[in-house]
Amino acid sequence: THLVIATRNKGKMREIAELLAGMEITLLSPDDFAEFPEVAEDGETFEENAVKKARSAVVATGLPSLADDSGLIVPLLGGRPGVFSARFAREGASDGENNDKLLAELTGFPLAARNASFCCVIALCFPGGECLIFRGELAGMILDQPHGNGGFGYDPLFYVADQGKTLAELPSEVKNRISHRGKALAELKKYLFSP
Ligand code: ITT
Repeated sequence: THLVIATRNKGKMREIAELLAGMEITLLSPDDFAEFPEVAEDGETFEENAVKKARSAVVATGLPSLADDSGLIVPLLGGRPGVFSARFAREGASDGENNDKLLAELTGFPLAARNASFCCVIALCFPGGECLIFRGELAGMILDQPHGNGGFGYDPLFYVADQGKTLAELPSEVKNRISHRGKALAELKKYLFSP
């Protein structure tokens, strides 16, 4: 069986592939298709955007498709960047630009006030039209400078107290075990494999 992973984000793709390893499924990426639709991520929620991306991949490929919509929620910033996490600094921003923007907005706030959470919503949609939705979250704090080279996105600024490290300082097995994405995909596996 084949499953399309409808993401252009290399960091997400790598983690999803690691998290689904060992299942009897061949994972396909947008690069495996001559044409793959760009989706306007104009939903107000992670759920809306995840379903949009997965459904559009089903329509384009005729295959079951999985999409991940995720982001960082910072209470001090009224919940931003949220669904705008990938384009916080600007449309098409690099991870470095988004991290700089986050640091700039949090300048002057003490660490104790800089709590944040990552959220990941996974939509799994089928050619019949049905979709399953799974969600995972991870709590942490936003540091005032980056630490570590692993992971992607906001990982170098996202400190996990239990680990005493940022997500970018953790081996990918550890990040995958505790992360918002790891939790959402664990829910998906539990659902698919529970009798
Ligand atoms: P696709 O829509 O093609 O999947 P995208 O990067 O545009 O790729 P999103 O709209 O879901 O995906 O944006 C998610 C952003 O949130 C992502 O670009 C990162 O900046 C951030 N993010 C999500 N998960 C993360 C993680 O595990 N570690 C660090 N940053 C993360």
